[in-house]
Amino acid sequence: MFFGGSGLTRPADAEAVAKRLLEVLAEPFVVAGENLTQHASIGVVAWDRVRENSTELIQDADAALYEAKRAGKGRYVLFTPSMRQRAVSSYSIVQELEQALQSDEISMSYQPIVKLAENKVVGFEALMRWAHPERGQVPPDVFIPLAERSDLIFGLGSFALREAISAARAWSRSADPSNRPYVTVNCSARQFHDPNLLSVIEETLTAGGLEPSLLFLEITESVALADIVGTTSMIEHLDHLGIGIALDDFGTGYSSLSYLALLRPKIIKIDKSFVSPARESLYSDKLLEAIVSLGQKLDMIVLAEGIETQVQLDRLLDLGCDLGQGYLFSPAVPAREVAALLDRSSGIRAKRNTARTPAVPRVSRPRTRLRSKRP
Ligand code: G
Ligand code: G
Ligand code: MN
Repeated sequence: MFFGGSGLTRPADAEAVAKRLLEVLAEPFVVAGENLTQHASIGVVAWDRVRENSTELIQDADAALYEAKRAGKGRYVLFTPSMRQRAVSSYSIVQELEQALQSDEISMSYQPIVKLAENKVVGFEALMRWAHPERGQVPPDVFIPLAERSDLIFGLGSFALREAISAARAWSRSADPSNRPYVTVNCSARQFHDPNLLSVIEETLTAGGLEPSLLFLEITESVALADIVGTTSMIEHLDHLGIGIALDDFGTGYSSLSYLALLRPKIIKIDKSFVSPARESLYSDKLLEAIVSLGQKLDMIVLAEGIETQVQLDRLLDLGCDLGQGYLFSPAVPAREVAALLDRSSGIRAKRNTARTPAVPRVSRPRTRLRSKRP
């Protein structure tokens, strides 16, 4: 929105106009007998009387508009120079990402999922990697959220499914039928609610020739927050196809336990903050114990993420936790290195203390009480 030559002299004048516009536009209006409500977003930029370049001014207004939209419906935001920085860097990354998807800069890596009591690899989590020619490795927690703001997330999502399914098909060909490793693919809320998701999955499974039971979708509770009804119907369809859900980052989100009943995950993945806490404490250990036991009571398979030390592994074995992932076993590796991990006949990890090898699941430990009051 421009103000110049229209009686506006200070940014505050523009704010007053923006407020008035928002009020007027928020009034319901009638179309074909229906009451419709519409919210506007406004980006405001003040002309500094120095710049003559109107294109820049429009770009700045656009950056402010973007911030306004991000803040929620029906808002206005005044432009500040830091917004330009943010807009330029994320805009160029999204453009580069689009090209990267056409080239071979994007690939999938696979982190082994280990059956803890048997020290055996039973599956892999597919994790996206972007090897940027100048920036180096761009982490997915930087580019996935950017892709989610555009439709690029759908292209990336289909790529991940195609790659992971064809990789899992290759592993299952060389494994014995009772031991075929499964693959889990991360799926953001926008992807999960994409009406095309089911057909993409079905087509990719058929084309890749993979049994549906060897595919899991990893989702977080945010999927249910976005749309409960849509989530229920999607879960039913996936169930019908024979595809399981793994509930990711469990314990960190809103963690309403009712989501467990709604999402009916086959696997719950305990977030690494409980498994390898920044500070060891009796409290975090008790939480870990409680989450493992919750999963077991609900007949879900419990997977601990981010296992980094033998001590953490031993504790999880004592708790009877079924599955685990973490640097102690292996980080995510490129597809060509998966076969070597599967071939390690002695198990994924050489055991230090063979005396405890046939790890006894579900040992009952003496109860240590949490102090109920601080000293
Ligand atoms: O190893 P790591 O840095 O790969 O992963 C960081 C985050 O990025 C995780 O939260 C993971 O869920 C997410 N992520 C990794 N790969 C994918 C992917 O293929 N699709 C989606 N939606 N998220 C991914
Ligand atoms: O959110 P999600 O669980 O999908 O992300 C998995 C993330 O955890 C990835 O970034 C992966 O590289 C990372 N990761 C895997 N194993 C370990 C581990 O042992 N320690 C830590 N700190 N991170 C891990
Ligand atoms: Mn995950």
